[in-house]
Amino acid sequence: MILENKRSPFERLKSLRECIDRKGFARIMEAHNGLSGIIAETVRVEKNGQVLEYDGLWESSLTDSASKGLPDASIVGNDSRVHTINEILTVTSKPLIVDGDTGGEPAQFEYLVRTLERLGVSAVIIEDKVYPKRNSLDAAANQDLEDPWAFAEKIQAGKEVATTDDFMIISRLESLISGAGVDDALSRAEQYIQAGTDGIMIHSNKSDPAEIFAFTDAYPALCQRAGRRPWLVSVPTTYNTISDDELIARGFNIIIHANHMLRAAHKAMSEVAAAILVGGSSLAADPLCAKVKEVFATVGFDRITRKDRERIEARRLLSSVPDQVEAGSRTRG
Ligand code: SPV
Ligand code: MG
Repeated sequence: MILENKRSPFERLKSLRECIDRKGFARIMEAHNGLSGIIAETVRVEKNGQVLEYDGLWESSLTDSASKGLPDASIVGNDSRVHTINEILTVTSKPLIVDGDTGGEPAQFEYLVRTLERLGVSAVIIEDKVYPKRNSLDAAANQDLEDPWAFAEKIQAGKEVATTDDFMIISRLESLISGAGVDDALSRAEQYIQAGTDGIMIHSNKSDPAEIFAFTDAYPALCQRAGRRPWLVSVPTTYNTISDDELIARGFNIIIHANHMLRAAHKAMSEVAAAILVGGSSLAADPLCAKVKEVFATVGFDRITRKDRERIEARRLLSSVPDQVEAGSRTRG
């Protein structure tokens, strides 16, 4: 399943654009390591006679940090993030969108763009906050905005060093997170579009989507003025009473479910660890756990044992050939 897929990094990179050109949108699921990447990529469900699956993966700063036991506060550096990205890319084949945090200063961002593009990542999203940033879902945290001119320069720097038009640089607006409001977000969006951004992510940590919808309502006119319409990106963690279908109808092209694999693992691990303590053995936890065989199948262990058997059988057949030839010549003689 994993090694059988022969999509090259360059084909993979292009596949996000191809998906959005074809369908108009992409539904993306978070991954924070190889295993969560495989599960997010391969999950299939049938609904109303249609088979549903995700179109790609999101490498999140929140969940990459949390899976290392660290807070999402510019603590995990790019080398470590690239290590996780490589882990996911090795065992998956769908488009990967990387959360680039603030992108650092322009020179750091330029090298990040080159690295991600070479690996076959389809897009990087950077946010217009000041380094070191704090996760956006904590409304009480310091959420200082970057100067929009400085951020626009960073976008431009990234676009200049990208070697293909298919690698996307997406600007994430944090105006609603910092309390600066919809007008500030719209004015920044216009500036970032002029700087060459390939997409706009409008982020919010409110459960009420009113501000998000005020932004999407104003987006078409803004794009008309700018002469082009970059993709619109939503991360609806807090306003998830709104369905993906409705977000698409309101103009979103990319919908990212940004942390759900990690949160699911957190809950399941806590429940299992407690169940074994209470039960006095792991028997009570069995129904809460995947079977070891299921884990083997997911990560390709079954393929290794099958290949081992095939090689042993091939060697056995080969080693028996001279005996048969010899035995034949003895009979004839
Ligand atoms: C992440 O997943 O790391 C994000 C999205 O940046 S959020 O946590 O909502 O800020
Ligand atoms: Mg993040």
